[in-house]
Amino acid sequence: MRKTLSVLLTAAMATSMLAACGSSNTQATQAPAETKAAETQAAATTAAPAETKAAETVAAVTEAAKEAEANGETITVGFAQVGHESDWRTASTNSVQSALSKENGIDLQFVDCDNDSAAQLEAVRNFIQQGVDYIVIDPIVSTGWDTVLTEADDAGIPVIVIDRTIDDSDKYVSWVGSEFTNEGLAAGAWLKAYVADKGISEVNALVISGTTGSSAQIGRSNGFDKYVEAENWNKIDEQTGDFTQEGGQKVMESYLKSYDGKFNVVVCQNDNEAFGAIDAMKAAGVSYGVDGDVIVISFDACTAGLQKVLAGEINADFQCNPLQGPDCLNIIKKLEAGETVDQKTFMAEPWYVAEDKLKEITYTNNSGNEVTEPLVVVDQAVVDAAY
Ligand code: GYE
Repeated sequence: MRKTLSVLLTAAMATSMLAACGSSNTQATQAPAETKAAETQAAATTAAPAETKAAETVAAVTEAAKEAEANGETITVGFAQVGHESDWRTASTNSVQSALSKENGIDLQFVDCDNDSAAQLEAVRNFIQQGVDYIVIDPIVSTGWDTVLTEADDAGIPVIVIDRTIDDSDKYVSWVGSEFTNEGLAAGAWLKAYVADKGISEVNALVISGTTGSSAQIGRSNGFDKYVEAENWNKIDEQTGDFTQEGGQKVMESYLKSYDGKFNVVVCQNDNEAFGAIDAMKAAGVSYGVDGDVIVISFDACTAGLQKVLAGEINADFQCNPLQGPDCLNIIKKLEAGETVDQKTFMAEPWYVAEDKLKEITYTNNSGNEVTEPLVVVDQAVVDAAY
């Protein structure tokens, strides 16, 4: 634990961010920066300009970091992970644990919050009490964060957010993850092109959504709903399967009781839900996939998901990349060196399909830009390269 370094670091970031104020909205957030900068300046004996102060503080941080390294001290990081609900989550945990490792000079404290938001807030508070150097959060839900992030900020502990977003606080230094709305929009754009190609005139869709209130669920639902509205599709129902296989199976079993024979599309917001939904359809004798009556759409594109695309059981799978560990390490290294970090980092994500028919999709993404993106036909090599 290196409290002095951590406090200096926050001050350095704040001061350099103040100097950059207004120059770019991809830089670290400004509200906490202003508060911290004010504190830093109040503590200063002479009223030096912000840039000089930043340079001085960065130099102090770099010195402290060098000293810590020379003393063989490690950086302590607390990671409050969502849980262990899916293949995606396992890959995310492995990625962070192998990047934030002893070999890389980090003592990682890992907490599996088991999809319980209250437990996640408590885990973060415990990290603050222990005085870790950094806190990494993958937020289960996107709201309810401002108080605890203010506590972390007051304690001078930089917070890095990965994967899902926090929507009601800007008191974190950096976020790295996916553009979930684009995933939902891409799914809608693909379905529009696919049904047109197949001459299917009516879309009757059932959605099995992810954990309610998670930004992954909100983004994927919002993106797909844009197409539901624009194309006048019939979205029969949307129930949560909580991103689990068991949840996906249960929701599909209940859908089959209510809507048997009335739907031709099922949208599962992750692969594990799709596995459960497929099992339920199989058991009920409903045909699905490339040769069946029901088109199956999924998200994540983990190895087992892509195997089902290769087998023609899932028609299209929109990747969400969980390998955020190296980015996370990079952000910590930059902060240690007193450098400014990007406020947002987006993962690159391809879209996978089972059939070699459509080559690409064009849609207006969440930033309002019209984009044309390739559709990758899954073969064994794609499966072998998956996470
Ligand atoms: O899609 C799902 C996981 O937050 C993007 O959470 C992540 C989602 C992912 O459980 O499989």
